[in-house]
Amino acid sequence: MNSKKNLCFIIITCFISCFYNNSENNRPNIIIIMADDLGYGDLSIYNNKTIQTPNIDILGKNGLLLTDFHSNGTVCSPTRAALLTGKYQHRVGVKGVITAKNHRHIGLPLEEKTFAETAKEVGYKTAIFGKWHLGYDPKFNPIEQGFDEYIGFVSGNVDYHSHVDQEGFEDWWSQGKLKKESGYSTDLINQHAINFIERNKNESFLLYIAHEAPHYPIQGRASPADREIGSKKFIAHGSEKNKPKIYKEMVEVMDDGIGKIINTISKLNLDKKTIVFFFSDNGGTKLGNNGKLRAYKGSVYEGGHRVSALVWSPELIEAGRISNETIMTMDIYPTVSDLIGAIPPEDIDGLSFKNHLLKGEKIRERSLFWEFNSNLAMRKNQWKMVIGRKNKIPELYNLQDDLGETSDIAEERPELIKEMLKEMESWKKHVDF
Ligand SMILES: [Ca+2]
Repeated sequence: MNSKKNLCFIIITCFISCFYNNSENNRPNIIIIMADDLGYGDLSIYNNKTIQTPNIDILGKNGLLLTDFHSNGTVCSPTRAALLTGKYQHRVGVKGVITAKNHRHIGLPLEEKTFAETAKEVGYKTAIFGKWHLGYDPKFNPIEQGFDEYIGFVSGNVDYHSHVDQEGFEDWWSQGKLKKESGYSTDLINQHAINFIERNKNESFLLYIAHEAPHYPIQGRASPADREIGSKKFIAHGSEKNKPKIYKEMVEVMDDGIGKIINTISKLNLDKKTIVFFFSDNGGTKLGNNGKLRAYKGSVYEGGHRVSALVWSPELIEAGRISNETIMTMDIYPTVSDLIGAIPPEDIDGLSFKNHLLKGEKIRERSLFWEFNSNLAMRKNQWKMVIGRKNKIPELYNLQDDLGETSDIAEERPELIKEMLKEMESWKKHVDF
């Protein structure tokens, strides 16, 4: 190679290398925070007057607040399966709760490609701290599904202090092994998240923070441990008498920890290259607040699956926007992939809303579906159809002026019902339900 060619080669190599490094440095960090059983009206930014969540509120005020965000499931495991895979949960075999009692052999199939596996393909460091609920057996552990690091519990809920599950099993893991760690689970989850961010400040990372709060047992920092290993003699929902007071504390402690996580990001100057998603895994329980929505967790009425949600990124997302676009948990995977330059599997059901986040573009029209315990629901624009498993008679609500699903207008719109039923039948075939 002569000197002129050599110089040319060096310049081109340098250019490619600089460009590549630059694009790598500009890739955003992703933090996904999921609350457990948090109701649509449980945050002060969603008008709760009792519970104060100043830190989450700041994220919403300085980011994008979503008013029409829905969990895929109306209970824990199905939503988590949809979040991890970008597919309707039925398609990955998790249409119900993976309970501690009978389903120790069931889990999210390992052949399913998770968003963590996709992120790793483009060089991201990945971690999950908190609740997994996608399989008890260590063979289903998050470290087998693309997460570099995992500390937390694999069941649906643990004692916040003794970390014993609902069946009396010890349930606090570090990677694929049980580990004794003392502390209030919400605090531990937040601390591990902060520690991960500090250790990976020079990397691109994807961090999934799966909070237990405010799922039962209703326990605060100062509450006694109720559960012991090997014993089933405890009140599943906790022994505290004043549950509303403790519930408020549980949400506020989670909020406090999220504030510390955001402070850590800012302190490390990562705020301009980090995107934080916050949402709940299903609607609130009777102890929580679902605002005007009908019913609670477990229902296919709005109270079971319309949840509080927001996205914050000071550099990338304009502050103070409120979005009324209809978005589902399964949309997170393709959106995150889009944001980090990764490619999700072709056969997913979710839709990237990156351009809605960054540019305010509308999301293309589509119909969405829910199913739990053979109760069915479908959303098409402002229309919501609900079919109860007992009478199987379709109900129709216009959510635009009846968010509380109080007036069934199915009789007024027979053609629309017919069209929606047809779509639902083809969805049922698609998800093999
Ligand atoms: Ca839940």
